[in-house]
Formats: sequence, structure tokens, C-alpha cells
Amino acid sequence: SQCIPGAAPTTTAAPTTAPTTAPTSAPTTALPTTTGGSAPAPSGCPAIPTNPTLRSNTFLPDPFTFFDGTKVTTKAQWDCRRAEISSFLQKYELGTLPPKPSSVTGSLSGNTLTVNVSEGGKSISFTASITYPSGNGPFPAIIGVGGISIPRPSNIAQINFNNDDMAAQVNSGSHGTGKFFQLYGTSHSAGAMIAWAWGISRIIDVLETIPAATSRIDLSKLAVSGCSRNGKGALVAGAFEPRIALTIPQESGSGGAGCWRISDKMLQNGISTQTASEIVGENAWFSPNFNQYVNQVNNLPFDHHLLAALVAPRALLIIDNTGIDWLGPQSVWGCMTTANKVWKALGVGDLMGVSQVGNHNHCAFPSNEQADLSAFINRFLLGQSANTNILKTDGANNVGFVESQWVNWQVPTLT
Ligand code: MCU
Repeated sequence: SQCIPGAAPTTTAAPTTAPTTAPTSAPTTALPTTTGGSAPAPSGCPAIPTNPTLRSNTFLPDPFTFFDGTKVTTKAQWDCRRAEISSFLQKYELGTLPPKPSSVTGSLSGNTLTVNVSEGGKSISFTASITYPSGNGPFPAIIGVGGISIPRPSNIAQINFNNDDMAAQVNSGSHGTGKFFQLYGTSHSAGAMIAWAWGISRIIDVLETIPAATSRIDLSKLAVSGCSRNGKGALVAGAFEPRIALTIPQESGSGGAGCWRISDKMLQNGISTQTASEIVGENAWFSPNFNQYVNQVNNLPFDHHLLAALVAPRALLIIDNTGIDWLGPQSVWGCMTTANKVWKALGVGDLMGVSQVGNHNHCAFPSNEQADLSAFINRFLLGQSANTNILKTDGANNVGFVESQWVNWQVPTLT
């Protein structure tokens, strides 16, 4: 099955269309439409380079230095740097996240939320089913990307987002298939994951039009989760949708909580793990634009520690599995503990956690991660106090991540 990691496809049909000439530098101009549909760059930010000359960096790129070399020393500058990272992730890897369309309407009937979107003379509709606790609420809710594989606390609602309906993920030929592409055209740059993030944002748009007494959903207490491929999607949704308070990607592996650079190194070291080069031949999660970078990931001006960092200062809990090489546990541990440095710099290190344990099947939530999950849910969805200072792996001795080989920058205290 394509959902059993470890069984790497025998053909790795990664396009090898690396540019034959170095990209040329271009004047810098602001790029408001690619800084993230619902999180545009604050005013006063330096212009984001639209076509920067990429340069090789074998380290995980410094979160605290703009592409032009300017250091990030304040929280306000981080908001600008965040917009730059968002722009680069869209441009090189995920595809463009369209802004909120001109018309988004909908309604709730029973447990079914209907979303109607029109843009540029085209329209789509889709539905999401909601599972409610008993009672009147309003309840916190977990948006499930294709469902969830974490236990749902009985006092929390679940909003089921049918991500495959929005953008298909059957194989690498799925690009252009799904409702997102009916609206924006089959040649839109979006990979499936950014299209899913767009769809989740539209669900929240519609819920915002319904009084909480009717929707029974507390929109200040939204989480997103999903496992494996859908965990990759949960991370992207949390990164690009600031109305989500808590992001919980589960066993998302390479392309999610793993860093491309570290996964490449793992494969070079003989570990059978998924890399960028493999992943674009397997599925349509990324923009077709990404294909030209998968064999030169050191040239990317980001890695996935910076995808995760887009969630900051909101809460993020990485649920992971040390037992499956294909997921890249070393990559995930190194990538996400590095991401945590951004929360630390913002003075909120305990809003981002990692819980990584093995000895369980893929997407089978193990009971020895329950306390970590409950701490994050209790604090960020239920408003209780809980210790969320959690960076733990049961692979500490074999995980093999040597920070000095990956991090060549300092962590400032942003003022
Ligand atoms: C971890 O997510 C994926 C992985 O990227 C794929 O290579 C594998 O085929 O399937 C995993 C998955 O989604 O399993 C359900």
C-alpha cells in the first residue's frame, strides 16, 4: 500500500530538470500576493526578493537573517522575515496560496457545513462534517485533514476536512485534479498541500459568519491534525492559517516535519528514507515548481524548520515515530528541535514541542505519548495550565543528529 512507509517505490521517477544556468538576480520588489493569503507581510517590511540568486548552504538556513543578510533582532522584524519565508516556501516548493476569494458563503445544517466559493466567474462548493460532543458548547475543535489519528477528547469537536476532494493525492499525476483546480485552473502552481490549506481557511471563513451559539464551535480554540501525508498537510495548514491556535502533525515524515537536507544526508549514509528527489515522483503534494530543486536542496533558501517556524508564536506539537526509517526520524528530530529555536527567540519555547517514540505502527497513536498530547490540548484548546515544555525522543542515543553540523547561527532574544 502507498500508505505503508518503508516500502519505498522501486522507481524514483524524480524529474531532473535542474536549471542549466544559474538563476539571475532580479530587482527586489514587494510580493504581497505570495506572502500568504491570510497572513500578508506587515507594512514597513523590506521588499521580499522576487527572484533571488540562490546559493548553496549545507546548513539549515538561519531563521534570524533575511535573504539579503540583514539580521533579525526584534519581534517586528521576525514578522517581516516570516513573510519572506512564506513567500519563498510558496515560490519554490508549495505553490501560491491564493488570498481569500471575493465570495465565500455557507451554512450549517445539522452536522454538515457547506462552503460556497466564487472567484473570477467560477464557483465551487464543498462540505465538511462536524462531530460534536454532547452539550451546547461552544466547543474547541480539531480540524482533521482527512480525519485524525490522535484520540479526540470527548469535550472537543472534530471538523472533518475532505482534503482529497479539494486536491487529489493519488500519484504525481494528481496535480490539477480537485475542486481547488476547478476554481483556479489546472495549471495553477499550487501543490495539493497549499490547496488544502486554502480549503481549511475557507471553512473557518464560513464558521466566522455563524454565531458560536449556533455553530457550537469556539473559533479561538481551533487545532489542526492529520497523520502521515495528511500530517504534512496539517503542518502546512497550521503554517499558513493564523486562525489555527494549535497545530498537531502526526508522523508526517519527509515533506512534513523532516528537513530536506537532513533526509538527503540520511540516505547518503545508507538509511532508506524518503527524500525530496523521491517524493515528487510519488505524489502531487508539492508545486510542480519544486521539481527543479529536488536534486539541489542545499540551494533552497529554507528548509522545513522554517516551514514549522511560520506557526510561531502559535502552538505546535510534533507527534512522531522513531521506528520507521522511511519517515526520517533523525531528520524530524533535528529539523524540529532546530525549529524550536524560533519559539525560544520569541520567548515562548514551550509553545512548540516534539514527542517522538517508536514501537508502534504508523499512525497508531501510542499511549506513552498521551501525556504530551494532553498537555498541549489542555493548555491551548481547553485553557488549562499545563507544562508543555516537551522536547523528547526515545531515539536520543541513535538518532544521530549532531547540531553543530547543521546549525551555524546563534539564537537571538528578539525584543
Ligand atoms: C509519511 O507520509 C507518507 C509518505 O510520504 C509516503 O512515502 C508513503 O507512501 O506514505 C506515507 C503515508 O501517507 O502513509 C499513510
